[in-house]
Amino acid sequence: MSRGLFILFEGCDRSGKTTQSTRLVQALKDMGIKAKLVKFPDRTTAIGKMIDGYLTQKSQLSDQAIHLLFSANRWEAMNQMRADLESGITLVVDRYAFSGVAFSAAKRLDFKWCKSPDVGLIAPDRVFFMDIHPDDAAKRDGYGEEIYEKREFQLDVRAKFFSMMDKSWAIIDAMKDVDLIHRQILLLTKKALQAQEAEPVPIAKLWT
Ligand code: 2DT
Repeated sequence: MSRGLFILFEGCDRSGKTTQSTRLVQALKDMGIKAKLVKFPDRTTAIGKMIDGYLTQKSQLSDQAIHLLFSANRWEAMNQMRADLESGITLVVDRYAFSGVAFSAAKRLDFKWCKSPDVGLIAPDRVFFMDIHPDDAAKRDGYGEEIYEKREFQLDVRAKFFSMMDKSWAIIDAMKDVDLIHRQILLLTKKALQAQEAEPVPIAKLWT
């Protein structure tokens, strides 16, 4: 049995990552493919609760401390994610280390320092970058409720994402119709699954 794939959704706030990742998992399950949705930050763990307090502005933390908590929140999920991938489950992940680096680097923390705690995490096989201009994102419902939802900051975050892209990334125009985006992503995911079937690639590590 071949391993599952690690499919990642990244992007700025209100770009539709959660909608599209949820729909992708459902579509894969409907096709008989084992799939699971994973969301970072995972606000349910002890570390996740500290992150939630920070994001909803109930508590304050230094930029460095919150950065390390976001990374720890990924590390605490690694054993389960590896076990899932090895048992053939495809993981559809909503945000990951690229968000970690993009947001902290946009706060002017050193780019290399930002990457270092996430070195060695499981690397995604395919990344979908939900691209939206912050001015368009700001028009969507619920925008502006959390600490990072400010225009200039989001512009900077977006630029940081672009600086980390490689050939495993696909840029998705998040302003397009939701169903159209879903079909585009499903097609790309099917292609990735077929490629893995034809020529299996082992689980890789991030930034090594
Ligand atoms: P959601 O709105 O998607 O729950 O994200 N963030 C996220 C970071 O600053 N560092 C990270 O490592 C991750 C995963 C992005 C909540 C906010 O947290 C930011 C938006």
